[in-house]
Amino acid sequence: MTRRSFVVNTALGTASAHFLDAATPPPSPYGTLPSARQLRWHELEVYSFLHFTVNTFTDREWGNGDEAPTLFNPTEFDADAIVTALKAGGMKGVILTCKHHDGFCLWPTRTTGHCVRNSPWRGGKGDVVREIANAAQRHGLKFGVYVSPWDRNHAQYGQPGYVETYREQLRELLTGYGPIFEVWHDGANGGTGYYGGANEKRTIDKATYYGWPTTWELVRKLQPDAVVFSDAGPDIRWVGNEKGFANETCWATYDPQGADGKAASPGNVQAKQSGTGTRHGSRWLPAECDVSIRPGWFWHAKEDDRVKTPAQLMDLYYQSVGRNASFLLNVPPDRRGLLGANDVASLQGFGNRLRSTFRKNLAEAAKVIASNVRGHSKAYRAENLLDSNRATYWATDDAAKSAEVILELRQPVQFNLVRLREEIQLGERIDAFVLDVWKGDAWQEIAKGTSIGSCRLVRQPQMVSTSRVRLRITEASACPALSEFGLYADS
Ligand code: FUL
Ligand code: CA
Repeated sequence: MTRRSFVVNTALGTASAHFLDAATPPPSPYGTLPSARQLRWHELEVYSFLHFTVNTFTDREWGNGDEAPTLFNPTEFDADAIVTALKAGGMKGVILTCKHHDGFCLWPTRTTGHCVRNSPWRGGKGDVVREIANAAQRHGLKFGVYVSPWDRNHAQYGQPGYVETYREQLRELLTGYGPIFEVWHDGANGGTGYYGGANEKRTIDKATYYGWPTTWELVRKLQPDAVVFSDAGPDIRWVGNEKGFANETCWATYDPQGADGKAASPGNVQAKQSGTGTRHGSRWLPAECDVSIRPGWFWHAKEDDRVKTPAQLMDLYYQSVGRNASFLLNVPPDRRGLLGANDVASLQGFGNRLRSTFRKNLAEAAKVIASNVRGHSKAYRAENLLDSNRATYWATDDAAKSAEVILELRQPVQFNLVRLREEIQLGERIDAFVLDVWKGDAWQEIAKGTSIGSCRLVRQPQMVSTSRVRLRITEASACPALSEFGLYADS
């Protein structure tokens, strides 16, 4: 039986309502849209970095490339303990520095002897990448790889031969360790190093040397679901600082420019634009905010008491995830091959706070009244804002680019946090919004903002007690399509 005959043959009331739903097409997508792999990445929001290599044992941030592989010898390495601590911190994935600038490979690569095979750890039979990847899988975290393009150990760095080696290293990592969610290419490129004993300075042309398009094709072929990160994408962009925050206005779309005025490439981007992105930009290139839980990326004993507190991490979460970006938090293992006690405690505190804050949308049972509902259709009704489901959304008629929605709470609630999410499969549509609360006998504006995108968190300095909250979309490039409107208390 076709839908039409079903409509005709059924009792008129329900059937025509049904028909009306089916007859109201969804809003046309606006502008550049996220790919399927980017959409999956948007849902992660918080994940971690592990910076671990010979530097952990030499107390350095950047190894020169002449470190003996025998230096790498963690005494109690325990991937389960590390991943468990990350999970307690709310992390949804983990990206390991499989190779940092010093060139030491944490897996027994066939491309060089400068790797774990020649270390005393696990009698030269160990594989840090395998142990972290397997532990991540066991505990339900996604696994990603950081593979530094700059290699201060490799004799051929600067020549075409090394680029082949780099691709081969990627091939090993992308074929031998299960699904990879993110491939991370840092932007530090070229300079002094050991280079197989040459001990000299080597500069490369960042735009052409690595042949990035060929490398990215390889990643696509071997791990089609992985997002590729660099200063300039192609999937995820660096936010332009290493402090863990995006700008207040942060668009997922971005047309990066090279710092030298030429085309952008890893290591060559006008970073001060990266925190905001480009409104109506031609590429969907959302921001990732990387930061370390300590001052350095690698573990240093002297920084054991300089670990960020749960409150500091929460602040960074609001300034990254709350601004339409992701939060990539580095937690470096120590010489034992474990996370330090202070780091573990901070992770736990941060995770607890995240979980308790977002456990329940305080507006869950509210009555929602919208100024306009697309085609008067149930499919786009305002109740979709409160169902904790990103796939359902409130949308208005095409002409209703400014619109408002009011949450009428059954009883007054206390909140200090609002979460908004756009239905980003339809693009970034909203340009500006205002939030009001009902105070006494009038509306009072409490906040206003610009970009929403995948997630916008609006904090209040104090708890607000009210029985009505209003969201006004004051400016939009296409009729709004909003998935979520939530009230929370972070205390
Ligand atoms: C940068 C590197 O130079 C740092 O050592 C660190 O790995 C950071 C995450 O990326 O490009
Ligand atoms: Ca929804």
